[in-house]
Amino acid sequence: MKNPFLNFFYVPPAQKLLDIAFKRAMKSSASVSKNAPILIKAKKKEAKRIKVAIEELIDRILKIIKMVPIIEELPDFYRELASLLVDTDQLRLTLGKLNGILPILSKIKREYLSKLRKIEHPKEGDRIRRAVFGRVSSILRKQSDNLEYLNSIRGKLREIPSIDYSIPCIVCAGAPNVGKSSIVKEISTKKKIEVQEYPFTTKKLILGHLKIERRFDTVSLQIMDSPGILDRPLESRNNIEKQAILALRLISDLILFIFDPTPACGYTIESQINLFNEIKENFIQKENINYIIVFNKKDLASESEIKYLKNELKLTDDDFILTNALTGENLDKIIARLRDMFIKPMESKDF
Ligand SMILES: Nc1nc2c(ncn2[C@@H]2O[C@H](COP(=O)(O)OP(=O)(O)O)[C@@H](O)[C@H]2O)c(=O)[nH]1
Ligand SMILES: [Mg+2]
Repeated sequence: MKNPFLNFFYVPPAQKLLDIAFKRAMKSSASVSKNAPILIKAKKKEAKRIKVAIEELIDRILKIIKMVPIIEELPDFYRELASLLVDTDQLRLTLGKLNGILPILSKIKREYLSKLRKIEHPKEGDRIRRAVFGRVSSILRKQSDNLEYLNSIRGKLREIPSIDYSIPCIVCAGAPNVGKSSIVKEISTKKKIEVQEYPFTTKKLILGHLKIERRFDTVSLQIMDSPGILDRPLESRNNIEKQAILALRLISDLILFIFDPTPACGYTIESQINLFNEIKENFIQKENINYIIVFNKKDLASESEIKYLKNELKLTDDDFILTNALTGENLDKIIARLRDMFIKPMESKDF
């Protein structure tokens, strides 16, 4: 499904909306016969301007409100992720406030059109229109913060990846700095992934694709890079870590868990194991999600560090893949394992 926030376009500031509406209004022309008395002409002309200005504003504000999806109606992944990224209560409130000015604008239109009908001098028409523009301006300007707020959150929401629910999704997880982004970058088509030597470089979910050869064609899998997670209770995790947890819970068909067996990442083996156990308990076992264990930084890891981690996790040599994300060494083994898990079952079905 496409990210539902992709239609959340730029929201113009209040002054810009007013300028557009008033310009349109002043350019509008009323259909009135040339021979009509000046008073009638003035009434028609100003009535048209008032209508055009207010209707334009109502129309534009309605469009702004409608381009923001109703969070409660979204599928779990998008709804929960949106709630982590922005304050959805404030969003609801903001949209409510914008919506609240629509009947007020309509009322002003009715009120002043009726006043306009009663004027006795052409000049009064001009005065009435100016009064309308004045009132409308002040109403719109009071919405400046709300319009700005919408604009300030749209970037974050539009960055949410579009998940294709019909193809498997691998989620890469682990402590910060273990090499998750490096691995996803190497094995996927997504080359814009950021790799840095300091933790918490990855602050959002980033989706890449992975092509795997089949007998006569290639099959596409999704692979998601996620922010690092610390070994601590869920309630003390920040919103960046929670995005990774959310991806594991709601969209992963397979978890690629990355360990750094060396002290290089800055997180102890014990804390990485605790994190793995938590994920194992909550997702791998409870949700029955498949997993692959990777020991990365092969170039830095000593024999004894690898052995220690292997023993602590009670693994045999076949239970994990030892990689070097910098040179790409053994990343093909990850792909081969994915092939066994996702493609082979499909192929045997074909026979
Ligand atoms: N020596 C070595 N460094 C690596 C390896 N994989 C990643 N790194 C480095 O470790 C740091 C963190 O990598 P990154 O992919 O951003 O980790 P993430 O935080 O888990 O996404 C970066 O400086 C990488 O260049 C590896 O296999 N060997
Ligand atoms: Mg990263």
